[in-house]
Amino acid sequence: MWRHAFLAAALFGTAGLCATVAPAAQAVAAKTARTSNVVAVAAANPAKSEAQITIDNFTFSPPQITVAVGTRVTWTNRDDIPHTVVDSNNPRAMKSEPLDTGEDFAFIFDKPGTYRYFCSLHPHMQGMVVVQ
Ligand SMILES: [Cu+2]
Repeated sequence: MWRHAFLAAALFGTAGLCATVAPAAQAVAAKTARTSNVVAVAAANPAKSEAQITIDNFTFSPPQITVAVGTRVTWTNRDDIPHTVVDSNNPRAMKSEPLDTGEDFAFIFDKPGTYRYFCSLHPHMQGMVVVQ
């Protein structure tokens, strides 16, 4: 399952950092959601936007990001040693395998909240994703 996520992350790995979606945009999406075209597009591409986090020198960068609900966040390990990405409060919900150099891990945040995470191999490595 995670291997599949790695592959998907690799395919979308070049996508740029996406900022928060304004409430106005969400309102527009709600208005247009009744049309069948919008539903079809959503089914084909469940991630509404993309965000990138780099792991380098025992640091998640940026250490904190704010994204819109539905954003796919991809972590890429640029360090020379393995790291993981694990949800601090609910490790069963989000837990990567050890990522070797250059490997990706992607997770789609589909519920609002504040998600603190850490590297289980080096617990002092911590980050946070705020989903609005
Ligand atoms: Cu680590």
